Amino acid sequence: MKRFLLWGLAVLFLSGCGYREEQKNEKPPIVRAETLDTGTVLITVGFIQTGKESDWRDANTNDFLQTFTREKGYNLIYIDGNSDPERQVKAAYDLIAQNVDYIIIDPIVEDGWEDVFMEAKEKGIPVIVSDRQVNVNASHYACWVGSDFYKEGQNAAKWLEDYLEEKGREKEEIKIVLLEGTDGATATRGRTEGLYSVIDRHPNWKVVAKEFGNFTQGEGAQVMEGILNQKIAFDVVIAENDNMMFGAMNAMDQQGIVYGNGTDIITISFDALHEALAKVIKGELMVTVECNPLIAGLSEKAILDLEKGRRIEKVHFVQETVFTQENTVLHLMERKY
Ligand code: GZL
Repeated sequence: MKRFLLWGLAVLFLSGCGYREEQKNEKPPIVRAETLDTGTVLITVGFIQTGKESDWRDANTNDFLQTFTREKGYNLIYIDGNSDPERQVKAAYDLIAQNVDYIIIDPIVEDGWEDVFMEAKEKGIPVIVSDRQVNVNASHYACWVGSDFYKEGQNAAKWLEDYLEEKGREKEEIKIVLLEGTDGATATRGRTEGLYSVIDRHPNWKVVAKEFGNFTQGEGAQVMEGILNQKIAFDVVIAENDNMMFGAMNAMDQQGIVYGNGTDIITISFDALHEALAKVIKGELMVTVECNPLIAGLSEKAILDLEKGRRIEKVHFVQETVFTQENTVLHLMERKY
């Protein structure tokens, strides 16, 4: 209803009724509900992404750009958060001021969202939270779509449990290096809590080093180099995404440390990028726990249901797999990221 009213105003506004040259210099007009040649009114969706961090992030962004197209009836306003939480919040206020129909946010960190979510709710703009989560009362947003990060962390540690048992090493002292993602990010919190829910079951397991690598390959390499330079002995490297693992591998390569199947260093990471699956097949990486970035469709379905006035679930989990040498070859060719 709001959009059709806007459209009417848009037609009136742009047909010369009330449009004057000097208005060009005033505050830009609110975003008009654009229309296709067919007269179809587009749904204006503002999407605020975290920023470039990883290959996972690129695949996630591309999925949104390929889902919310004009041909499918959307006017997508894409905003790169540039890895800056404050920039993301400001972008949300800007989208509210533009009176978009929907806002989708992938929050870099969970805190700092309460006020702007309240503002969107007051203005009647549904907010969908995608991928990571926010510390906001769930009544202030339409729904959250994404991965069960806690389960991902548990699955990674359960694989380690099974592997060690299979090798007869369940009683052995196991020293773990953990490269965490971004401090305050849901993916980091969930995976770490999930990992520790299993690690804490084993008094003979010890986390000998734990550093934030912000999900980037460069920082993964940097923090791993620092750990290696401290001459800390370890048996397992767990990285909370594939790109940090690639960085850690580069750091170990520099010091002639061998890792993966048939060596003393067990390697475990998350995301299941195509490049990671190739490393699993080669044996360098022993496990990558899938974190599916192709979730734009979940947000689109929520919007289409809301457009029809349907009630939607608050939480929408995406399906995911644990990739090991046993099951990876089957999936490698079909992967979209
Ligand atoms: C997880 C996502 C994480 C990925 C990283 O859903 O938030 O951020 O695991 C990405 O690769 O950068």
